[in-house]
Amino acid sequence: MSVKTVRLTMAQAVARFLSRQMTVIDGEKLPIFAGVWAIFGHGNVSGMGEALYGVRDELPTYRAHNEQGMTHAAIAYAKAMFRRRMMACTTSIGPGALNMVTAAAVAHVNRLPLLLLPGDVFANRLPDPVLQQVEDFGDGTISANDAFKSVSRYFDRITRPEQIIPALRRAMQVLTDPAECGPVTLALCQDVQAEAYDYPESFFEEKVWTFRRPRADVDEIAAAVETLKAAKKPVIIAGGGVLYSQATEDLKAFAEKYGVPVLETQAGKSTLPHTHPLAMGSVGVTGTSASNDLAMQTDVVFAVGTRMQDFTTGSWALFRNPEMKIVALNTQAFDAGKHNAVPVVGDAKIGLADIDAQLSGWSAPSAWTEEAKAGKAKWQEASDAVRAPSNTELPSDAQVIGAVQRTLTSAATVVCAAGGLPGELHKLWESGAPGSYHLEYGFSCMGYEVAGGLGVKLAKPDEEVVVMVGDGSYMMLNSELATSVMLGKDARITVVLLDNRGYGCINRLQMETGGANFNNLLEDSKYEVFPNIDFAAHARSMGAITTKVSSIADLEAELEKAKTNDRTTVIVIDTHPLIATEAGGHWWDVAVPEVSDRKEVQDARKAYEEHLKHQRIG
Ligand SMILES: Cc1ncc(C[n+]2csc(CCOP(=O)(O)OP(=O)(O)O)c2C)c(N)n1
Ligand SMILES: [Mg+2]
Repeated sequence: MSVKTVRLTMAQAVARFLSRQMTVIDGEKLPIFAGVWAIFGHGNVSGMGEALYGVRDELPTYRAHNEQGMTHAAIAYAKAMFRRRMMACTTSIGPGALNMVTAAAVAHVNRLPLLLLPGDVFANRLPDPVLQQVEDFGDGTISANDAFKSVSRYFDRITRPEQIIPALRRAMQVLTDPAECGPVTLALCQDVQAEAYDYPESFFEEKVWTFRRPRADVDEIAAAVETLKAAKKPVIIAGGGVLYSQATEDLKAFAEKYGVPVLETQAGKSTLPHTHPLAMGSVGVTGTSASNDLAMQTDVVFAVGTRMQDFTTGSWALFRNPEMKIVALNTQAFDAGKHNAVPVVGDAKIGLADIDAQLSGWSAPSAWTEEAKAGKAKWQEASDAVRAPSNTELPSDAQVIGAVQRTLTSAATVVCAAGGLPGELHKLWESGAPGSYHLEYGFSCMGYEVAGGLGVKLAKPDEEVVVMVGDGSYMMLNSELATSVMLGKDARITVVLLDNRGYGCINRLQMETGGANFNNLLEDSKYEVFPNIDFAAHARSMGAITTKVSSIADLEAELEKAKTNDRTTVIVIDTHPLIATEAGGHWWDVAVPEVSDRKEVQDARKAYEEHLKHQRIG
C-alpha cells in the first residue's frame, strides 16, 4: 500500500494538524483553535517555536508574560465561546510547564476545553539531567509534567514522533465532547519535537468538528417526567451546562410554559436575562432571598447542566423539604447521578425538548409561581438599596457594582473569579445576554481576572469587557495586563480594582468561624513597613491608562471615559473590607475547630453543629 506522506518534525506535525481543525459557527467555517499562547524556553523554542512560526498565518501565536496567566486567557476564551472554539498553550519544560498546572485545574473543574503542550525531558535521556529536569530516584518515567495527570482529562507523553497521530486524535475527541470536555496535556519530549517522521498526508486533511448532542434514554426521560408531574413546588437550577448547550432559549420557554422559577448557579448566571419575571437570580451560599426561599421549600429540583457544588446547595443544607427529589439533566453521568437524583444523561437542549414533549398538561401551581414573583420583587428592593449611589468615604463592593452596572449596563460582560466580589456579583449583577456574566467560580482561582478578561475580549472584540478584581487577586497575577496593552484595541479591557487592603472575604470568614483577625488584612499581618501599594502607578507602568478615584460619582465618570479609551484602562478605588451584602445568602460548611481556648471559636462551633443538622446526606 502506498500512502502519500510528508516528512515533518513532530512539532511541525502538531502545528499543522492544529491549524487544520475547523468548526462552524453561525454558518461560518472557522479554525477551532483561535491561536496558541506561548512562552518559549529550551524545551520548546526550537521545536514548537519553529513549527508555530511556520503556521503563523493560519494559527497565530501570542506571547504572554506568565504561563498561568496565558492559560487563564485561553480558558476564558473557550468559556466565552461556549466551548465551541478554544486555544492551545505551549511552554518549556520545568517551571514554565508547571506554571500551567493550576490553570489546568481551572479548566478541569470548570469543564472547559484547553490544549496544553508543555515541553518535556529528552526521550533519549542522553543529556540527563537537563536544565530544569526533576530527577526521581526510583522511577525513570517521571518528569515534572506528571503533575498534570490529576488535572487533565487526557494526558500523554510523546516519546516518538508517530505517537502524535493517535494522541492528537484522542485530544480532539476530549476537547469537543460535551461530557468529557476538559484540559488535555500532551507533554512533548524536547528531542522528539525536533525528530522527523513521514506522516500520512491524510492526517493533515481539514476536519470540521461539530458538537454532538447526546439524547437521553427514553426510560430516564419517562422517570423525569413522572417526578416533575408530581411536583407542587418545582424549581429549575440552571448551571453552566445550559449555556454550553446553548439551550438558554429552550430553558426560558420551558420555564414560561410550566411556570417554573429559575435559580442560577455561578456558571449558569445569565441563562435568563435579569429582567425575566421567572429569573430568581443566584442560588445558594451567595443566593438571592428570592431563590433561597424557594429552594428551602421545593419538592422537585430540576437541575440542568450543574455540578451541584457546595455554593449551589448551601453545602447540602439549603433544601429543607424532606421529600425533595432532584431530576438532574446533564451530559455527564457523574453529575446526573449525584445525590440520588433521577438521572437524565444527555444534552440540555434535546433533554428539555424530550421532557417537554411528555409534560404537557402539567404546570406548577400558580400560587407557587406567584410566590416566586413576589419574592423577586422583595429581593429587588434589597438589591437596589445596597447598590444605590453613595458618597461614603469607603464604599462597599455592592456600591461599586452599582456604579459599574449603571455606566456599562447589562450589555457589558463582567469578569471575576475570587474574593468577596464573586458573591456580591452573583447576588447583585443584573445580567443581560447569555455569557455576559463570566465568573470562574469552579476553582475560584485568584489571578484569573485580568488574564481572563483578556481571553474574553479576544472572544468578543466588539463588546465591552469589564474585569472586577480585588487587590489580593490583582497582586497574585496581573502581568497579562501588559499583554492586553500590547495587543491593542481588540484586547482593550476595563479593569475596576477594589482595594480593601487585604484578603477581605477570608478575613470575614475568619471572623464568622470565631477566628481572631489574623494574617488576612494587611493591617492584621506581620509587617515592618505598612504596604501602601500604588496600584494605579503599577498598572500605568505596564502601559494601561489608569486613575485612582475617591468616590462612586468619580468612578462612574471614569468608567464613562474609559469607554472611548483605545487601550486597557485600570480604575482603582479604595473600598471597605468588612461590608458584605447581608440580604440573601446561606450558610456554607467551613469546619470550625472542636477544641479551642477562644470563646468565639467555641460559640462558632456550637452554631456550626446546629447548621450541620440540616445537611442532607447524599
Ligand atoms: C490562588 C488562590 N489562592 C488562595 C485563594 C483563597 N482565597 C480566596 S479569596 C482570597 C482573598 C482575595 O483577596 P482580594 O482579591 O483582595 O478580594 P477580597 O477578599 O478583599 O474581596 C483568598 C486568599 C484562592 N481562591 N486562590
Ligand atoms: Mg482585598
